[in-house]
Amino acid sequence: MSLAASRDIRTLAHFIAGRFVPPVAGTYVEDVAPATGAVIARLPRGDAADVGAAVEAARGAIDHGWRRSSTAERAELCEAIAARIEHRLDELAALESHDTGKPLALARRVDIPRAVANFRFFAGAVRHHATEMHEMQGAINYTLRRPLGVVGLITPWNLPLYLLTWKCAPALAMGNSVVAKPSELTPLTAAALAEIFLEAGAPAGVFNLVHGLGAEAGAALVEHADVAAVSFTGGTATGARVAAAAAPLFKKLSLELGGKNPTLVFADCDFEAAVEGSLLAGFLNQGQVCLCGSRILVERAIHDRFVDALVERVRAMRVGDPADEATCLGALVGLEHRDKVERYLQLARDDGGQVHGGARPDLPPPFDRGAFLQPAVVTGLPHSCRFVQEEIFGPVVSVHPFDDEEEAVTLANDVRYGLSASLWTRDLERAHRVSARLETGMVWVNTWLLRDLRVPFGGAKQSGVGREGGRWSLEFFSEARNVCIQLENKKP
Ligand code: TXE
Repeated sequence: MSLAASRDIRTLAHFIAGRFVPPVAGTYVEDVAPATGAVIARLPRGDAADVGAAVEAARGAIDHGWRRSSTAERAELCEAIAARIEHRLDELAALESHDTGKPLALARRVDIPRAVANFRFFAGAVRHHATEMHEMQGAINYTLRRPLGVVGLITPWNLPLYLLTWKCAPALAMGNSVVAKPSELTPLTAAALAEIFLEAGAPAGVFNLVHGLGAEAGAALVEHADVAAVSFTGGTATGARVAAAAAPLFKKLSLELGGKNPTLVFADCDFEAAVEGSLLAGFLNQGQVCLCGSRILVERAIHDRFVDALVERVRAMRVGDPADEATCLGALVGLEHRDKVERYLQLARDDGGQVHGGARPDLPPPFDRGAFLQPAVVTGLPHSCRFVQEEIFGPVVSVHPFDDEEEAVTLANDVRYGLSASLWTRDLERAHRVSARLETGMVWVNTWLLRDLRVPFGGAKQSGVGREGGRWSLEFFSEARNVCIQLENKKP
């Protein structure tokens, strides 16, 4: 559809220095609803000029008082933002579902409430935050935590508002100002968040939003000399580009990247709970969560029974209209992404795998033009093949038998990623033993995605660098300064 011909689509703007402004170059890109293929908005195709203006506004905010703001003021701003997100929960959930294709019920139950929780949590965390003191003979050291200045936040399309607020709340709570670059595929809730900052009376320039493509606006943000730190969540290949651009500038960098997470199911598990848990871990948000368990390793004694139960449940999952309460799986983020997932299913067939499911569903208009795909379970694949080794980020899992704990751990660690794992067993000693040997940043035992916002979140190996969450976020978004005071008049 030509942009000129479409009158009823929304035109988004950047949010810079407390005002909504058009892009300097005057160019836009289309935002498409994945469930219907309809263009629902156009967003500024931001470039270095827009990023430059946003960084200048963010710097200005610091110089004009944000630097001197008290912890209480910043915590109150976070609480005010949380309250306004909560007040607009239904509207924001609808925007998120429309923009991503995810079930509305999921956005209402998870995405938006977690965005509220992020701001509330970091308001509390910064109020209670304490720094360290190291005592010496005749001297003390204490640690000051100072804001970094302007920080860049780059976020993906799978959990748009949730991940943006996960970074934005601690960055602001620690006294930084923010330039955010949301995914060009899902800009709507970020735009709404800018409105919320305006309504909440946040100081101009404290929160800035630049829309645009990753290689343009995103790259310009990473390369800007006045951006002190970048927190990035996205694909591993993009993370490598961000790291390469940031390294010569010595920016602080937090990278939350991809995963190919194992679910380990031992024969001594609670069978029903393990099947349900593996189902949730495999297919939540159409399998588009970095923490999804896409490799299911099952002890041989229960493997066949497990596959039968999983396939039966996967076949019963309803795919379709994201607004329908009965829908389990909505659309993938776009047609190109669905093509990618389908190519992986073909690769799996070529490598000798049996694919259960994975067809395009037959849906009535307007969903016949949407990026829908039936969920799939693949069996019979060697662990070394691409389907099993690479992050696919769709509603597809592979299941593999193992004979003993040693083999389970070897297979679990046999990928270049190391984000998370979940293991299902009733043997407590085994749970501790295996958890200690898994090369991942996070391990869940007899559960998945149970989140405490105080704990370290992040990955090992090619799943990322650094940790966010609780004090890890507060530390990332601040610079530690040691002050050493001699108490007695001794020569150093
Ligand atoms: O993400 P990108 P894409 C994985 C998943 C997916 C693949 C690619 O496997 O299929 O990555 O997805 C911005 N400098 N994940 O291409 O490109 C971009 O605009 C600075 C896993 O959509 O990584 C967006 O805002 N920024 C994942 C953000 O980076 C750049 C979530 C993420 O986009 C940039 C999403 C550049 N050169 C995808 N290029 C997870 N782990 O949660 C792009 N961007």
